[in-house]
Amino acid sequence: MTEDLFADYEHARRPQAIALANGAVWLQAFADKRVSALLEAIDGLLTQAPLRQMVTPGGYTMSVAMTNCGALGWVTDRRGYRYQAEDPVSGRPWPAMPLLFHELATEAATAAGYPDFAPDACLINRYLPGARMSLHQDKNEIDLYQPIVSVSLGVTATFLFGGDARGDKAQRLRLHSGDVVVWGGPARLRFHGVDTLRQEQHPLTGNCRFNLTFRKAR
Ligand SMILES: O=C(O)CCC(=O)C(=O)O
Ligand SMILES: [Mn+2]
Repeated sequence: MTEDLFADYEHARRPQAIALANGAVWLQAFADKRVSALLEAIDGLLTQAPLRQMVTPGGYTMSVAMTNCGALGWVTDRRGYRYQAEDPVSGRPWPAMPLLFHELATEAATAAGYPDFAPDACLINRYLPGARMSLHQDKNEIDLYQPIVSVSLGVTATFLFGGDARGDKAQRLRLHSGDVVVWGGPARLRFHGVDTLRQEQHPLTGNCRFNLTFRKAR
C-alpha cells in the first residue's frame, strides 16, 4: 500500500524550468499531460511515413530510426544532410504537423523565451535499447537564432548537453517522458547527443523512446 502511494506520488511530477545555459532551458514535465495524445498521433504518422534508419554521408547507418512531419523533413544519405519537402521513401510530401505538436512546440518555445517560434519541421526519432546519437550540432537550418524544441516520450534517456566545441565537457541530463529541452539564440550551436539507451520499460512505449525535435528550417 505504501509502495503504491509512493508510486503515484512519483508520477505526479511538478513542472519545473531549469536553465542549462544562456538561451537553453530544460522544461521538466512540461508535456506530461499530453504524452498519451502525442504517442497516439505518432502512431498515425508512422503509418503514413514509416520509420527508417538513414545513412550518413560517411556511409554509417544511424542506430536511431527516423521520420518527419511538417512542411519539411530532415534527411541524410550519401549525398549529405538536408531538409526536403518529400519523403524520399514514398516520394510524397511528409504528413502534416498535427496541431497538438505545433501547439506544444510554440508553448514550450515561448516558455523558454522564444515567442516567435514557428516550426516548419518535426523530426521524429525512435530509440530502441542500444541506440544512441553521437555529439553533434543542428546547423542545417537557415536561421540559427530560432530554437530547437526537443520533446522526450517513453523510456528515460541520458541527454548530453555540451558546449560550443565538441571537446567541451557535457552536462548529462536524465530526460523523462514529458520533458522538453529548448536551446536557441546564444546556445543554438551547442553540441548535444543521447547516450546509449538502456533496456528499460515504459508503460506506454515498452522498451522504446521517442523524441520529437521541432525546428524552423527555412
Ligand atoms: O533524441 C534527442 O533527445 C535529441 C535528438 C537530436 O539531437 C536530433 O534529432 O538532432
Ligand atoms: Mn540534434
